[in-house]
Amino acid sequence: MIEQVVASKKVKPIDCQHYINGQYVPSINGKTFENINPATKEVLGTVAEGGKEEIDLAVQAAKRALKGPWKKLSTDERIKVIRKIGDIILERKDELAMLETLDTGKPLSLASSLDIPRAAYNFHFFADYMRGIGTEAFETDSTAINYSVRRPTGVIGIINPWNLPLLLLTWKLAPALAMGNTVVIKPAELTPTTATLLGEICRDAGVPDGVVNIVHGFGPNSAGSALSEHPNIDAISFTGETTTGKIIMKSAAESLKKLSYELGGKNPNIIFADSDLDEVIETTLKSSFVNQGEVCMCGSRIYVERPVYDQFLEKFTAKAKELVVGDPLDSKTNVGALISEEHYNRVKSYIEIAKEEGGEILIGGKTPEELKDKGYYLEPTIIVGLDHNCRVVREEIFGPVVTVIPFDTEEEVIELANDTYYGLSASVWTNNLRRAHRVAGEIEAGIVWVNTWFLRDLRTPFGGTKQSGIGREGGAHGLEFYSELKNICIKL
Ligand code: NAD
Ligand code: 6OD
Repeated sequence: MIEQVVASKKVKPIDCQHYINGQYVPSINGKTFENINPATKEVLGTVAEGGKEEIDLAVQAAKRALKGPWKKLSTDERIKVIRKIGDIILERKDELAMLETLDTGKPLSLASSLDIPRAAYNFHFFADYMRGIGTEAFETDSTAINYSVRRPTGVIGIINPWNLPLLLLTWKLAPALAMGNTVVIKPAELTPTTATLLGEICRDAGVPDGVVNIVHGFGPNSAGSALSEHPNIDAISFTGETTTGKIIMKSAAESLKKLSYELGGKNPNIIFADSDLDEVIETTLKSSFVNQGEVCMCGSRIYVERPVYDQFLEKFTAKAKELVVGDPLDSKTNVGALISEEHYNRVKSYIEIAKEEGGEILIGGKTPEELKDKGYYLEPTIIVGLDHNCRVVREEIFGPVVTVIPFDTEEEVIELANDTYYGLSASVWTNNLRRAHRVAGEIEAGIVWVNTWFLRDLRTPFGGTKQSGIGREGGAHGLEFYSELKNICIKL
């Protein structure tokens, strides 16, 4: 099936090289690693393995480019180039969606409806939005006036995860370019392809050489750490695990880099008895299992008010059983393959831990028989009977695994929801407006959705509290991070 669909779309997997100073180049020492399709375990191609030297070349190119033709573009010209990147992504959307699917194992329907259109929109949105960001002026008195001007932060290092590769990369790249910075990108080693193509897309859109650089490689002792340590990187925009964020912070400390972090989550999905249960279940299926549960904002801790607990479980498990797990290229598929063998084993290990901790696996917990030899598939898994202290309830699993716990009072559920070192997002389901406002106000998270999930407006602040992140991106917040205000004081 997969070979036929790929062939019918005339899309070929590619070997991925670095993109430095406007050129595709291999690693200096010729080293490569394999890119594996997690849905078939087949090798898609090779990826250049970069390290200190490639990062250094990319940073040098980016530093030079800060002073080159990029700086001389008028705002209108820069906006035109950035919008054009979005246009080309849309022109190439079928190809990009297919390649994103081959790298990640996610359903092609999802890559086509979410990842790629949103990647294009990131450029269109920030190109337009940057015009609205102003500066300030103060008349001190009749003897002096102060005004501020906004300048690019400099060379930005972008380090990305594998779950929404092009969407998350462009979510950082678009505002960074909008404010006139240059960038060095280290894509996730498991999903190198769409990032590689972004190089030629930027070139075709008119981005001058050296403004966007892409270096492939691994994290520790490789391209990732070389980027976060590099003295000429002015800021790091990192999306990934909380533990990785801590390591990067240490290496970035040496040159006091500015940091923007979007990290892990273990997000509560709180369902009160007065909510519309059919609507809750339809959205909770998505917030639990979309993208195989590999979304940082998935609501993997579900709390249900006791009067509707049984009814919720019955309907939710029935609907979850209907989800089709399988070939990502089949339009009927809802849940594709997990990203890698290592991640599959990690997610599976939590199912064993759940059993040891006394949990009951209501549905799922295994790979469908017919997919066992194909790739890294796991059925949507619903676990009940676990105490709030259990590891499965507390640790981020990042797979199609949720726990469901009943609660009796509003105070109790707020306490449970906040009993975590994460604070990324939450959903609250209720038709009681006062309660919605009260609970949303008490939850310790950067984003709270009421009666919905993952409804995005790119003007809003996006980010996590506690150990789920540092800073906010989105709208003016992202543009602030990617720029520096300089105050000029004039004695009159
Ligand atoms: P990860 O932290 O393992 O890797 C992310 C990136 O960091 C990769 O490119 C990796 O090569 C690099 N890296 C790893 N070690 C490094 C080091 N020592 N120095 C520099 N770079 C290093 O994360 P992942 O497994 O790719 O992604 C899953 C995680 O990302 C989950 O925790 C998820 O919640 C989080 N995430 C958060 C958001 C958000 O918006 N908050 C979005 C997506 C994913
Ligand atoms: O929608 C976004 O802007 C965003 N950063 C989503 C992150 C999803 C995490 O997996």
